[in-house]
Amino acid sequence: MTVTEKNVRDAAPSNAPAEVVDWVVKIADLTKPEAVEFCDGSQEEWDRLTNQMVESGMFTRLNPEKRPNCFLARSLPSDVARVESRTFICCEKEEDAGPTNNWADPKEMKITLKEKFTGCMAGRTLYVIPFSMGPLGGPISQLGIELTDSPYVVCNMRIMTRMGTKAMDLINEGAEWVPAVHSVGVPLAEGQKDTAWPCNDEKYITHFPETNEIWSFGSGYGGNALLGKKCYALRIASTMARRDGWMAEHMLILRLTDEKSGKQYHVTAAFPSACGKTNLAMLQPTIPGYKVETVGDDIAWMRPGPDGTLRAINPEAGFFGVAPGTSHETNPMAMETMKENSIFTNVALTDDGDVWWEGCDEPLPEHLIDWQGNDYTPADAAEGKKAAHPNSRFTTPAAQCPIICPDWEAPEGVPVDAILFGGRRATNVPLVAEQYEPAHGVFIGASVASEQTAAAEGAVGSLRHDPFAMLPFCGYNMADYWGHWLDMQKTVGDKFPKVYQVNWFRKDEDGKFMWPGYGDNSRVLDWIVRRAAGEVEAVEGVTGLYPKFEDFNLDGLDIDEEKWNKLFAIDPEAWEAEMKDTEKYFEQFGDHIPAEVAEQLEKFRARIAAAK
Ligand code: SAT
Ligand code: MN
Repeated sequence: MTVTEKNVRDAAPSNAPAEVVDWVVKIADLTKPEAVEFCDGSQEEWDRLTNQMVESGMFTRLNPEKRPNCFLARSLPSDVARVESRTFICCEKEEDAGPTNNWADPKEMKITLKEKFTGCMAGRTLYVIPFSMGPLGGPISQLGIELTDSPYVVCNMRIMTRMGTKAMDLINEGAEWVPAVHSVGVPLAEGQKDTAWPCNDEKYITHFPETNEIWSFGSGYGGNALLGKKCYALRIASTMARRDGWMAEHMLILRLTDEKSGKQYHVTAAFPSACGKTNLAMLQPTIPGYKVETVGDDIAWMRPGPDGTLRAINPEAGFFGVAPGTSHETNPMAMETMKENSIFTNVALTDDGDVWWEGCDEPLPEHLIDWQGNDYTPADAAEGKKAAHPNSRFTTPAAQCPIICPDWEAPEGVPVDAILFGGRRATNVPLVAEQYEPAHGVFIGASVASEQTAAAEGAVGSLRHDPFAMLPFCGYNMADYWGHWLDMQKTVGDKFPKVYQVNWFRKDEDGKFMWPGYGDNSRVLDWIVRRAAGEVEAVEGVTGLYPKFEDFNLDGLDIDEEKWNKLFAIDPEAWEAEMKDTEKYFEQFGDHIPAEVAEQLEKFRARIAAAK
């Protein structure tokens, strides 16, 4: 049985406007689902869908005593991360997508998609998910509707966005919305049994920034399928932001309160995927006198506020965090957040129905079911096999975070005081450096390079340029995006936050991390906010302005001046090579490179020459 136009119209709630219903009719006609359901975001809906997925084998219910209302999903090994090679920006001119994006002609891609989506939902239910990115009705928030044939996506979207009736109400009141169509790409023949993780070998994650559309085919995982996240909140939003004078950034947002003075600072930080943004967002300071509260862990939308400050909101409502390495030691607040009402994907299952991953609190048990559904024992670990996939994730409601900032849903956002850029760098990059001037801040962002993680396909560990941690997420020409940053700095003026380059991952000659990281990163934040308050001086260095040893709080750490100097050591030869490489990287953008960024490269080189 295939859904008819009448079925769609009958299923539509009274607050669905005609244009939405007409669009659903059109997509149903194309994709031929067996049923259609408009999602309201209710608990009843969640219970029904999760039960249904437990029955179909897509979900395993975790032990309700240990993890109430929590579920485990296992994907196929071919569908475990974002597929950057299959992610496309479809705009009229190839140049507007730029050399770092996969470009496709919008008309041609539409023809391909039409073919792929024809009948692709046969035997499945088409779910209509209205959602808001950001607090409902807020001045920085935006709406969308995702159509999907995956109940897993519905449940994840319920955690990750404000989803359901209230979002549809706003659309009904006339708010603009972004249409996003998703299919796992596995039609079912009459009577054919579904698999636990349907997905197609051929994947298309496509964006049409000129018409604000998203079409995603073939994957059910993470950013490929939860279209509010990277597809909307970064790729499409970055193009909207450029048009309308705001910013969509791959950044966490935290509030740091100086408990003595009561003064609050807000810091945003951009790191490539799986480089510890969630850990930094939920940091437990190891130095006294500070409190951290979390606003967001992955994406920041920023706009100049009425008071002239740059204001940031977290457009998401949940965390989609990397599980391995997360423990009460590394991130107790994330562990507390995911105690209930959470979805785990590709972690291991314990015999008592709880979750396990490498680097969690519990030692490796005698027996597990690994992320592929196979028995797993210490003998497998000895062979180097992982029980949880390195990109396994938890999806968990932000509101459950014990240190969620009381203003995390403030519609007007929080005022940003400092912006951090970082990556995984074993060599060269010092612990922290402050920009010399605003254009230098943009240069710092533009020249970020980081060791590749498991968050996308590719060789883990290899160094890649990841400007602004936006390489896979910028919806237009990356060099034009740097130009937009320069414009925003000028528009906001003195109130635009200073940029800092940070690196927690520098290693010594023996390959050991030189900086303890995690809660001790509060020491870096302490220096940054004291700089912002004009309390401490800095020393001029090659990559930026560095803290003075005596100003920096190292109490209780085994870091003497010699070790400190190593954390900030600059090898001019290595930096010369790095700048040669950066120059080559910049060359691919041709005359899109803003003159001010090119000028910063020359200034950098002069500082290297002077340091020789
Ligand atoms: O799969 S996601 O894109 O949501 C995660 C990430 O890469 O940061
Ligand atoms: Mn991310």
